[in-house]
Amino acid sequence: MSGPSDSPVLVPILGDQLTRNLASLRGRTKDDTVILMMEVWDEATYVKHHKQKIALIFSAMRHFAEELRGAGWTVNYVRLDAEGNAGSFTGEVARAIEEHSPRLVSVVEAGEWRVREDMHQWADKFACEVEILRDDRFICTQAEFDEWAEDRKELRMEYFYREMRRKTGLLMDGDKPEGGEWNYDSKNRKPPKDGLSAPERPKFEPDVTTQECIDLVEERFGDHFGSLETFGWPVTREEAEEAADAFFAERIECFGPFQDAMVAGEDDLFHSMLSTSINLGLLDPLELCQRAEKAYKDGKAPLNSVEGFIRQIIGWREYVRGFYWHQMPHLQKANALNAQRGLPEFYWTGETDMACLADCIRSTRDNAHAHHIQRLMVLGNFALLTGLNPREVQDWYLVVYADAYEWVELPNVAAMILYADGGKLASKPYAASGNYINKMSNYCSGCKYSPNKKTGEGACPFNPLYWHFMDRHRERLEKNPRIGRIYSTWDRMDEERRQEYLDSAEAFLDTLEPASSGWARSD
Ligand code: FAD
Ligand code: DLZ
Ligand code: SF4
Repeated sequence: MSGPSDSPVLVPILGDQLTRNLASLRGRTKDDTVILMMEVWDEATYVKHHKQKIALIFSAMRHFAEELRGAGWTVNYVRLDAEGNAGSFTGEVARAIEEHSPRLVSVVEAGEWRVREDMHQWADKFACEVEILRDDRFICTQAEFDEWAEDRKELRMEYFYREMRRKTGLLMDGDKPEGGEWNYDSKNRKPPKDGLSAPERPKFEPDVTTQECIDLVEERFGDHFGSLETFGWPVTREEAEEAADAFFAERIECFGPFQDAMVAGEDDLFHSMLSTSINLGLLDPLELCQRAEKAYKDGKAPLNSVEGFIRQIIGWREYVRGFYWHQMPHLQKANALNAQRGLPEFYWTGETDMACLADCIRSTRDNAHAHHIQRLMVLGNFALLTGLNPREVQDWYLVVYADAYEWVELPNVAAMILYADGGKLASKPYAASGNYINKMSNYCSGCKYSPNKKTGEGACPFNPLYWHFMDRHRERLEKNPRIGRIYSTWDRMDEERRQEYLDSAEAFLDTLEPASSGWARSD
């Protein structure tokens, strides 16, 4: 039963909704509102998240609760080990309704399908009115995305991005794009020079609250992947702003040209490292883009860097979110290439002779982060070429990155790297041989394998794997105008050479040891 008219409104705030500008807080009065924040077992374990990811989310939640209290809000904060913690969002909202008899539960829609499904049951479950509000931290509404996507056979980010440029007015010169081009991607691909290194990003020493969360995670989630020693994530809006200041002062200039570069041991290069803060709600994506645009207008950053940064946020980030909701729930099970191989054990240990993979996995373990091109063209490319099962690859990415939530992880994994959606998102699979990694990184100089050797002993495994992939998916890919011509190169090789590629790839695939079971979600 709803409480009387003088009873409060209950506002549950989820772990990735940490902003005072949340739709459910707007227009509320402090003496009439109880905010509910909950650390719950279900969220911490629905996959076995990287230890840093759990510590980051709990610490950011605890800091945000304190900030709200300091501003005069009433916050019912349920810690993981609080007595009676029901272990789930639904269970905790039920307990809070018992305790506060609210007249209304007002919540912002969850980012993930699984949680939103539960939320939609709340109105029936609880004897109390429930309103679910749109998450207006995103620029594009789902209705807008669906309308844009309607009747399009292929959904391409580029066209969506132009709509978002028009909608926000970012980098627009009247109705034309600033500088005459919509996209400066071709100026985002500079290979790393010898000794390329970037200024170190600010690391935030754990304070007492963060340290408590780190200790809790070590105690309760000690068997999860990843290290905690290197924890340095921003956990408050102030810290996140400091991280953004450092990016705009020191790294945005080179962000554009070296966006696709990789250097061993240089884990962040010129990337912003802001995704964890944006996804948690500590930073507003549109404000960041406006700041980038100002840097360009003030002559402090070049257009290719600023356009590149804005494209990642109002282009890719908004696009994958719209795509996720447009394609769910079937995107989770999509497997157009019928990829069935289990995830190799080395994705967890980093123990492989392939120097590029070993470095990306080390960074993933130590930082709960790898930058985009490492996720796409090293870890993702390997998963695509070797035919790893999409469900296992999805769960791995969801576990290991501190910025991973299903709405952003799943389209990137299933559709962008694995082509499991059959090409709705990407016009062609992002498949590459060792040549690409050799061009865009310095990994190969420290590797047991040679990118110049194509088959046999000592050959970079990406080389034969590339042709093995192309050969086994010929029927589907040959028809693709962006990829079909590759088959004329294949056909020009003599039969013996082709067989060498295929045998070499098979021999390598035979060496892959699958990870032991139990870490991935079962369907
Ligand atoms: P920058 O390179 O500085 O980019 C700026 C911002 O643009 C990022 O902070 C992010 O908000 C946004 N962005 C860039 N690329 C993408 C993209 N492809 N999709 C959505 N947003 C993007 N990003 C996540 O936030 N969570 C994920 O779970 C995630 N999983 C990914 C999985 C794969 C297989 C791939 C290829 C990419 C994934 N990304 C994910 C996108 C991207 O790799 C990260 O956003 C980026 O590495 C974060 O580091 P950064 O903040 O330094 O990004
Ligand atoms: C990822 C995560 C984790 C590990 N723990 C919590 C938690 O205890 N409480 C919470 O409110 N949120 C957590 N989150 C983030 C949620 O998983 C995220 O808000 C939903 O998936 C969004 O749909
Ligand atoms: Fe990676 Fe191949 Fe280069 Fe080794 S040679 S680092 S496996 S691309």
